[in-house]
Amino acid sequence: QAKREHTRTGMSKDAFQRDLLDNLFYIQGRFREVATPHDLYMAAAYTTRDRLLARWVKSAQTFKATHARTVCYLSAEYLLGPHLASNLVNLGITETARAAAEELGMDMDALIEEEEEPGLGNGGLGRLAACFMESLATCQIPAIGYGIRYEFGIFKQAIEDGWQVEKGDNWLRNGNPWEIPRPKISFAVGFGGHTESYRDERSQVRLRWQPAFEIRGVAYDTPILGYGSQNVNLLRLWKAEASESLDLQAFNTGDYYGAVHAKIEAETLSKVLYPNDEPEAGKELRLKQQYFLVSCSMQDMIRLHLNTVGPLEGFADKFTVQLNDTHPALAVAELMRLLLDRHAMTWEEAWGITHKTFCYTNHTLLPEALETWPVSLFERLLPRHLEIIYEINRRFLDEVRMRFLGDEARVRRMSLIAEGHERRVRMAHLAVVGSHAVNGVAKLHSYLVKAMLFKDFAELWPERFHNVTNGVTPRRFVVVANPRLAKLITETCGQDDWIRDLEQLRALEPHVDDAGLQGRWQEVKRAAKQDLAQWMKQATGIELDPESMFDVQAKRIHEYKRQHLKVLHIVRCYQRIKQGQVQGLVPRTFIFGGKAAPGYFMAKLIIKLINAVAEVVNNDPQVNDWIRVAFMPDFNVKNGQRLYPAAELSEQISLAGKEASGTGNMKFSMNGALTIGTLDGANIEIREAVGPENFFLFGLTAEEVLQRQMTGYRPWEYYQNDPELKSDLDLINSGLFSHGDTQLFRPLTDNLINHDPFMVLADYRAYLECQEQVDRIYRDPERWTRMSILNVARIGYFSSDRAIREYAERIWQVGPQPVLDTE
Ligand code: DL6
Repeated sequence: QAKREHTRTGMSKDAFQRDLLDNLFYIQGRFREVATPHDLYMAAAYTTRDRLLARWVKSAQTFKATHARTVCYLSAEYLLGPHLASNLVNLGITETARAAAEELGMDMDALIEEEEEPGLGNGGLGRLAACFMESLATCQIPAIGYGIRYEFGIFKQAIEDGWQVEKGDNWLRNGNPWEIPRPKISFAVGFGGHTESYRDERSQVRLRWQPAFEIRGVAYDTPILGYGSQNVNLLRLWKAEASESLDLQAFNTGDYYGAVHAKIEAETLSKVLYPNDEPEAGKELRLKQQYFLVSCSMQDMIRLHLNTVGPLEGFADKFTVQLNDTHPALAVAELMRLLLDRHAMTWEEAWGITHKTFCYTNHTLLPEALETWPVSLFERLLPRHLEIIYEINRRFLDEVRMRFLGDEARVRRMSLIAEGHERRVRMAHLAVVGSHAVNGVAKLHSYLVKAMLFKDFAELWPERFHNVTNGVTPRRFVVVANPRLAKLITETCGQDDWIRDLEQLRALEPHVDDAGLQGRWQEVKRAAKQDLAQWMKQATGIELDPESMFDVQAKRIHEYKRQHLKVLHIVRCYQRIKQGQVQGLVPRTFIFGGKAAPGYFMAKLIIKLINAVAEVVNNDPQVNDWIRVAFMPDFNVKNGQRLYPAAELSEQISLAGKEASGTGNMKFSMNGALTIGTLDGANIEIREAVGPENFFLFGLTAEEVLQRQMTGYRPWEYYQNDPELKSDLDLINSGLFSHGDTQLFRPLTDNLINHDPFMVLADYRAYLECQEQVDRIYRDPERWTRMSILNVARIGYFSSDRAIREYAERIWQVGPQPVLDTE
C-alpha cells in the first residue's frame, strides 16, 4: 500500500498506479471505463510530470542558495521528441510504470505511442539543442533553455503520388501535459517607432526608444530531467500575446473588433516555426520572432539577476549565454540596449558585460544559410538596435584599422554591415564580435570556420575560436529507442553505468569475438528490423524483407546531403539485376526518410524521384527479390527512433566540407549500423574512433573539392566517360520511372550533368566501388557483426554529455551543481 506522503512523488508501482488513476479522474476528468487511449496517456504524463516537479523545486532552491552560474541556451529551435518514455527512463521507473499500467489493463507502449511530438525545430540544430538540454541536466549543470512556443511546429509530411505534401502540425490541439504556463512571467516587446534623446535626472543626455507598438511574451515552462540525477533544468518557451495596454486602448474607444484583431495579430508572432532553406522574401515575421525571443529572454535574465543577486555589474558571472547559430544574435544588441537605456550604464560598462556574457556556435558554412537582414527592415522595426549595431561596428572597425593599417578591403569584409545595392546587417559578424567564444561543431567544420568563413576574425582574435564536436544523448537514442540493445549491452558489460558514462561501452570490446554475444547481437538487430517492417507496412503498404540488408539514409533532404547519389546507386543495382549481373549482389532494402523545405523545388523533386524509383523497383518481381525501396513519411524524432535500431548501413554521403557535423551519423552508429561515408563533418572523427577498418570510406576530400572548384569542375565529362553513369542518368530521363514522362526529372539530371554543385558525378564511381565492398563484407555475418559491435563499443565519445562537459570547461567555465535527494 502506497503511503500518503508519497502522493505525486512516490516511486513505487503502487504509488504510480494510484496517482495515475487520480490524475485520470481529477485532471483529465475521466473514469477508467470511458477513458480513451489519449486520456490514459495524459494521465500517465501528469503522473510522470508530478515526479519531476518536486525535483525541479529542489533544483531551483539549490541553485538559488549556491548562487550557481547558469547556462542560458538561446535557440530558435528545440526538436524535443516525445517526453514520456525519456522521462520515465531518466526517473528510472520505466519498468515500474509499465507494471503499474499493466495491472490496470493498460499497455504502456500504446500510451507512449499516443504522444504527439513537439516539432519545434527543422533538423540538426534543433535536435542538438534538445540533446544538450537533457545532457545539461544529466551533467548537473544549472541551465535555462530559452525558445519560442510555436503553435505550429515543423509541418507534417505526407507522400501523395510520390510528392511531398505539407500538413499543418497542430501539436497543441489535445493539450500539452508537460508545460506549465507562467502568466506572471511576461515581458513587453516593442517594435517600430523612433528613438529620441532626453536628459536623465542627473542631466545626462541619454537615448531611448519609443516603439510604435508592443506585444507581450508569456513564459511556458517545461521541466527537463537529467538521467539518474535529481537535477531538473528549465526549458522556457515564449508565447506571444497582445499587450494589455493595447487591448484597453481599443476598448476605451469602443473598438471591440479592433482589440480582438490586435490580439490575433500579436499572436501570429509565435504561430509557426519557419522552415529553413526557404527563399527570403517576406520573412519580416521571422526577424520579429528572433527579436521577440531574445528580448523576452534577456529581460527575464535581468529580472532573475535583480531578484537573486542584485545590481547588474556581475551579470556575466551569473549567466553565460550560448547563441545557437545566429538566429538569436540580436541578443547582443538587446542586452546592450537594456544595460544602456534601462539601467543607465556607460557604453564601456555595458560592452564589458555583454562581451563576457555571450558565446556563439556556428552550424553551417552554406552561404545561403548565413543570415543577413536589410538595414531598411531594421530601421523600420528595430531603430534603436540599428543605432547600437552601428556603434558596435564603428568601434570594432576602428580596432581593425588600428591592427591592419590601410587594409580597407579587410575592413569592408569584416564590417557588420554589407554594402551593396541593398545594405544588410550580417548577423554572423554581430555574433562573433559580441561573443568571447565562437565554436564550430566538428573538427573539420571548426577548421573551415577559422580558415575560411571567419578567416579575418580568426586573424584578429585567434584565441576566440574553438571546436566542440557534437554529441547525442544515449538515453533517447539507445535506451528509449532500442531497449533490446540496451539490455544486451548492460548484460554483457555487467552493469548499466554506460548510460551515464558512454565511454564505458568499451567494456563490450573484449567480448567482440564471443559467438554467444554475436548471435544475440544479430537477434536484436533482426527483431528491430521486423518491428520497422511491420510499422512500414502499416504506414505505407510497402513490405520490407527483414532478411535483406537495411540500408538507410534519413536526414533533411538537401542537394548537399546527396540523396540523389544514393538513387543513382539504386538505379545501378536495378540495371544490373535486369541484365542478370547479380553475382556478388546482396539483397537490400533502401530506406529513406526526411523532409524537404516547402519552397525547395530540387529537394522535393528528389523525393519524387525516390518514390518513382520505388514504385518501379517494388513492383517488378524480377527485381524485388533483390532490392526494395521505401520512403518513410514524416521523418521526425519519434519515427527516427524506429529507424536507428533497424539500420545496418548508415548513409553519410554529403560532399566533403558541406555537412557541419551531422548527428544522425552518431545515432546510427550507436545502434550498431556501419557507416558508409565521406570525409565530412563528424564522419571523420567517427571513423577515427571506431577504426578505419570498421568504416566504409569513399569520395573526395574537402581539399580536393576546393581544388576542383578552383581548377574548373566539368561534370559532363564524367557523364560522357562513364558508360554506367550515363546509362543510369539516361534511364531516369527515359520516362521509365515517370510513366513515360521524359521531362519530369530533367531539372535534376540536367543540373547534375551541367552544373553539379555538390559533385555527385565526381563521387559516383568511388561510391559504387565502396558499395561493392559493403556487399562483400555483409556476406560474412560474423565479420559484419564484429564490426557492428566495435562501432558501438567505441562510440562513447559522441555522447552529448561529453560535448556539454567540453562547453562547460572550455567555454562557459561552469561546473556541476548537484541537487541532493533530501527525502
Ligand atoms: O550542429 C547541429 C547540426 C549539424 O550536425 C549539421 O551538420 C548542420 O547541418 C546543422 N545545421 C542546421 C541549420 N543551420 N543553420 N543555420 O540545422 O546543425
